[in-house]
Amino acid sequence: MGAKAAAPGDEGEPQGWQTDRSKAPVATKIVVAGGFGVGKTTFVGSVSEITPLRTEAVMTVASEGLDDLVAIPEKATTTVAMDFGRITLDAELVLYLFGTPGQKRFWFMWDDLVRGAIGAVVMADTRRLTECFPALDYFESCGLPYIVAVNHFEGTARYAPEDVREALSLPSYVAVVDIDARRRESVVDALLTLVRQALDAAPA
Ligand SMILES: Nc1nc2c(ncn2[C@@H]2O[C@H](COP(=O)(O)OP(=O)(O)OP(=O)(O)O)[C@@H](O)[C@H]2O)c(=O)[nH]1
Ligand SMILES: [Mg+2]
Repeated sequence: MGAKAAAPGDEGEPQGWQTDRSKAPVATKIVVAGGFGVGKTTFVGSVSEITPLRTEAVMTVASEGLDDLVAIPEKATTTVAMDFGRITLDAELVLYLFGTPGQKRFWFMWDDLVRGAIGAVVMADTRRLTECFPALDYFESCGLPYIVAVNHFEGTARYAPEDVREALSLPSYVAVVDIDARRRESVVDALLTLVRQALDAAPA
C-alpha cells in the first residue's frame, strides 16, 4: 500500500481518482473517538491530505469546573462539532475521517457522526484510561468494529498493549496499538490496522 505523502493543506495536486472516473476508489468513513483532549483533532490533522475541517472553540473560564485540564494544561481550544479529513490509502481505498468532540456535553452528535462508518479508532491516554469507556460501550453496543490507539504523551508511563487490553477488558479481536498522533506514519499504521480488522469482521 502506498500512502500518498501529501502534507495537510497540500491541495494543489488532484488525486488520480479525481481526474479519472474509471479509477474511483472505495470511499469509507472512519470515526475517531475518545475522551477529552486525548489527541483526536491532532490525529485527523496529521494524516489528512486536504486541509482538515475543524470546529475548534477557544476554551474560556466558562468551561472551568467542566473540563478537566490536569493532564493537558496547555490546551487552549476544544472541538465543538467534529473534525473532518481525508486520506488516500491506495488507488482503491479512500478514508474519510470524522473526529468526534471529546466533551460529554457534545455527545448527542455521535449518532449522526457514526452513521455509515466501517470502523472507529478509540484513542486512549493511559493517565485517564476510564475516559475511553463511553466510546468503547458505544461501539460495542452498535456493533461497529473498533481498535484502541494509545496516544503517548511525554513523561507518562508506557504500558504494554496487553496491559491496556486487560485494564479495559477488551475482547481478543480488538487490536490495541501504540501511536503518536502527531506522526503521520504512526496514524497511517493505526488506520491500516483498523481497516484490516473491519474487513475481517465483514460478512464474506
Ligand atoms: N505530547 C503529545 N501531545 C499531543 C499528542 N497528541 C496531541 N497532543 C497535544 O494534546 C493536546 C490536545 O490535543 P487535541 O488533538 O486537541 O485533542 P482532542 O482529543 O481533539 O481534544 P477535544 O476535541 O477537546 O476532546 C494538544 O495540545 C496537542 O498538541 C501526542 O501524541 N503527544
Ligand atoms: Mg478535538
